[in-house]
Amino acid sequence: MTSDLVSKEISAEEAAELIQDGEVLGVSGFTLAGYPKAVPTALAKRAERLHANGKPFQITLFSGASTGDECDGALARAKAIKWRAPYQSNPDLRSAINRGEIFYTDAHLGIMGHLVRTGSLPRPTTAIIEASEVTSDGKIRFTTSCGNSVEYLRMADRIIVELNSIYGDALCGIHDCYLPELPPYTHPIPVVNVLDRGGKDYVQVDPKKIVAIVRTNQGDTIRPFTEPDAVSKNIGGQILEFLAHERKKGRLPAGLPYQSGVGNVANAVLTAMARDSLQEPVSLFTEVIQEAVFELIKADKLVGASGTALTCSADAREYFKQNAATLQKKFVLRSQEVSNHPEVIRRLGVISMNTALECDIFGNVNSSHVCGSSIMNGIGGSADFSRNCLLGFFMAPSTAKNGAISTIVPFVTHLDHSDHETHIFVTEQGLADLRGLDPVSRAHKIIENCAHPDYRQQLNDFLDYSMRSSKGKHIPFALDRAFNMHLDFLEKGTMKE
Ligand code: 0RQ
Repeated sequence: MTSDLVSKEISAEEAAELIQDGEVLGVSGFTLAGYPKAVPTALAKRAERLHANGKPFQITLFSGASTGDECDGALARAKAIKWRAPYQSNPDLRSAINRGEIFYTDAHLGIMGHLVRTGSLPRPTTAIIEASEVTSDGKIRFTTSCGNSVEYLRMADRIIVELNSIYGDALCGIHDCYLPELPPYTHPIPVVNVLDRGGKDYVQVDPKKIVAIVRTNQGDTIRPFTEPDAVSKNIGGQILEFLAHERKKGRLPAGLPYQSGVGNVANAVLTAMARDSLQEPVSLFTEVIQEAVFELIKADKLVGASGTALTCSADAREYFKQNAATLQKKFVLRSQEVSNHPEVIRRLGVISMNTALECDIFGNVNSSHVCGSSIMNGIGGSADFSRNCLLGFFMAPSTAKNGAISTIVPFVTHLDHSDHETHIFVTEQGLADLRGLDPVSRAHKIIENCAHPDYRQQLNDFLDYSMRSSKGKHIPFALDRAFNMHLDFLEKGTMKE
């Protein structure tokens, strides 16, 4: 490191002292990948000290998506967050939001950076970005995520770099820091194949904006990959069978890229692909490249993977480092404005697979709110993909909480994806292809194919009652009973009659 950069090296505690009450922080990180760790933890301690002395200290925290406990968790517990956007998955932060103590804007991930760039959301005053390299002329290379870091680096007055050495130079070259111009100066995004690039693998900033460099060697806190459970395997198997069927019928060309969401079921689908001897090599055009991608690589079934984040447990990180020369050619990490951009998703004909909290019998999906009022994580990028994909799956186990909740309900308590844009629902009970069906046929098919047998009668009763009682017959919908199952759950702890 050159002497001008060495002079900016300070401790995390000293960097935290640079941040003032009321600031807007734009941090790196997307689904627990590539988020700053040391400075937010030190900032949380500083907030606690100030609060103990009766002084106010709260910041606005914008990120790519969820960050780890060292950032979201520590700052939430320290009551240091006033406003958070656009996605989170930390239990302490979630609880504070659901207690009404933190403002939370649950935004489409593909549009968040754009909202900041256009001034619809406030501009970050300080960017805190995890990097694997920083040069004296202001070139910054990221670690395991791109997220909204390019936007925040461009917009912020000051930059704090967490220089993380844990990957060494293993991530070198995998980023593509291209950002489309803003209207009216936009051009087509130069991505017509999964691994295409439009920019450099670093971001150029004014070196004068870099006010601190904090050295760390801390990995992303990501749980190790676990073998998918029976329900997830079942759902994954059904999706592969359906895709093979569509291909055989000539309705689905081979070689289209996949987007797969977060969580167990998404991992199970990729694992099933890796283990299916008939599966052709696949490409991914997704937002989070989850650890199951390494199963595909080991089975020699990955053409290439594009995302905005790479989530690796400690074991996967070591695997990546040992095989870096090969893997660098198989991965591109881009800004989430591009990984989730409608134009590119539509052009590539992405097959999208996301997990739902609940689906209703008419084809609407809730990905984000329990019983309409409590946030789980957020809509994330699910709608960026489900609205623009060629073929879209929403998957979920048919029940949650040991059978006390049916994930197939009369009507969703929060609407993330409407019946106009959903294609296929899959639970371990079966698959419902909804394309082209009218609302009543959809309802019959979803109840028959996807609902758990314990809840089919209740759902059919609702449909029958709705057909008799509702004024309009296009979508027979009994307003007076639409949420009875949810009310029962809130009152009695189960949706079962
Ligand atoms: O809670 O662990 O306390 O029992 O929800 O559910 O089954 O562990 O599933 O980890 O895949 O998460 C939709 C939340 C699923 C996630 C969601 C309870 C269930 C459990 C988690 P417990 P599982 P997963 C790309 C795409 C939105 C964003 C998205 C998500 C907990 O996939 O956040 O798709 N999706 N992004 O018991 C009450 C129900 C429930 C329920 C499940 N109907 N009512 N609780 N649970 N169904 C990535 C990004 O955009 C970043």
